[in-house]
Amino acid sequence: MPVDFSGTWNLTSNDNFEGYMLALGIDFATRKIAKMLKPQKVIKQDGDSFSIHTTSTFRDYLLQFKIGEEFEEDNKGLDNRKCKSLVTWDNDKLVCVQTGEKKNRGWTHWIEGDDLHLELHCENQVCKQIYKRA
Ligand code: VLZ
Repeated sequence: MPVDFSGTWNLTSNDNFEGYMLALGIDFATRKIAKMLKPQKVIKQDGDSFSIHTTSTFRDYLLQFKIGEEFEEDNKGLDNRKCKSLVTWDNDKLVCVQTGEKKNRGWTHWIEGDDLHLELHCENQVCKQIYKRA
């Protein structure tokens, strides 16, 4: 039985989001707004099918995927660069590799205690976020 990420999660810590956004080439004005945000994630997990809806007062981002099936991701409202994304299980961690123009791009989700963890990486930058159940 894999872990169940389903639920509504609120951001409580956000380490080096600035570095991650810089690596993605997000402009100054957008970064200033984005780093103040406290996004919420609504995750639905149904077998191998996932949807991760990241919402905030500024922008929303919806990601839908199936484990092991590569898909085109448009990153609309983020850096708007298209990439090929693939999400797989690494034990109880959900690992996404985003292949495209940016090197070493991807993210990992896992649950530790009652908290949802997310590590976002791009080039040499790592952003570490922690979410708590709403
Ligand atoms: O998350 O890749 O949970 O997509 C931030 C919206 C969304 C705020 C970040 C606006 C999505 C920021 C990060 C403007 C630059 C991400 C995945 C893992 C699912």
